[in-house]
Amino acid sequence: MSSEAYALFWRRLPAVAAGLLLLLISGACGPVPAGAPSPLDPQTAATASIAQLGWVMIALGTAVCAAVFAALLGALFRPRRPVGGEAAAPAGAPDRGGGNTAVVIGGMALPALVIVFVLGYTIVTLREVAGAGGPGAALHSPAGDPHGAHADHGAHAGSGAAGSGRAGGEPAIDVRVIGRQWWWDVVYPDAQVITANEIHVPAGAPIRLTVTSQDVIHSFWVPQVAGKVDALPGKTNAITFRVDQPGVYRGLCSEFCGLQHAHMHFSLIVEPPEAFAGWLAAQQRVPPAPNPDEAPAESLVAQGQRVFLRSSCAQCHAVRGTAAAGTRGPDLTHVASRRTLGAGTHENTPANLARWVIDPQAMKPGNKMPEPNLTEGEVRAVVAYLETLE
Ligand code: HEC
Ligand SMILES: [Cu+2]
Repeated sequence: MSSEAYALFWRRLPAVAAGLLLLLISGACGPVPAGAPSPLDPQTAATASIAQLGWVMIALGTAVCAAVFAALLGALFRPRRPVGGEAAAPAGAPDRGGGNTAVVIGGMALPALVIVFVLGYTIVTLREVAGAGGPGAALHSPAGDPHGAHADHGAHAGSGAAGSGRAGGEPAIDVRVIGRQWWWDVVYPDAQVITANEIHVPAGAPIRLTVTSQDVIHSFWVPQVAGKVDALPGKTNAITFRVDQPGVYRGLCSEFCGLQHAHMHFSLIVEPPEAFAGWLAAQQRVPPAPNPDEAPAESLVAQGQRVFLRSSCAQCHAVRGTAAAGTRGPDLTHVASRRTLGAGTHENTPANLARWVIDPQAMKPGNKMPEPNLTEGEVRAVVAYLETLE
């Protein structure tokens, strides 16, 4: 590069850098897209504290960055001393002391201050989050069977008290969530309801959620609603929260747990209380047995149920009211009422359901459901049967 071009490059650099920075900031500062699982769109007391801490850290980081770059640019563009003249830099130059002061203040005192401040703020936030019923609000060991009908209410009455105060009273609904490779079991112990990959709760009511795992370590995370909750085998972690705004909040597994870790989504569906009560009542219903004597479509359903009960399906899946009581796969009692298949990987449509039954490994490679090996007619019948399980 000629010296002229070199000089031009340096002259233009600040303008170009400033332009790029502006572009970056304007891109990053757009509104959070609707439905995005963003911690910067808090919906509860706990996530509001976490988001605030996040913003403070971003602001501090930006300020420190700006100061460092200003100092750097100042040094780069400072008029230079004439080169080569010994007189320009005599031994023991008087400005050495000033340099040391800058290093001591800017390089040691200020960073220490910033770090200590952030540490203090983080500790305060952690306490707030625990008080709001966040992770660590109540820890206890499971009573054994994760499907156990009744949570040990006694164990959390004391430790959860602070949390339930913040979340708005004694928890109205108990939900247990069990992480599995690679989906989520969702149990309502009081209502005796089991579903998968979607958690319905009423808006405005305090919810107590207990999280555990059946196999490896997972992490339960609904960024808009709570901090991450470890899902550990043999241990139960609890959070209490209340969401006032009805909506569908996306959740995910945030601890690498194997091949399909990235396909382990779920939805937290916050509904008006009446809608939730309707959903719960529908989930409690035992599906009626198909009647083989009725219309031909019904007999296809009856045939599908026979195939389901006779083949491997029933060993891994449960359908209440039938002999199928497997627990290795999601409970299918009301599978047709769910929004997705395969833990949020596919929309629950008849076509996708058929594809899943024909070749689950193509739909979600590596998942724990083997290829069923059914004839075309059997698949049609099984899908017709599953579609009645609303
Ligand atoms: C060895 C156990 C096993 C067998 C046998 C099995 N499944 Fe599955 N099935 C699973 C597992 C595990 C999943 C969850 C996969 C995932 O999301 O990672 C699943 C998922 C499903 C789903 C999607 C449910 C949802 O809510 O996402 C359907 C539908 C299904 N299986 C139907 C069947 C049918 C029909 C049969 C018999 C032809 C069958 N399964 C046989 C283990 C099994
Ligand atoms: Cu996981």
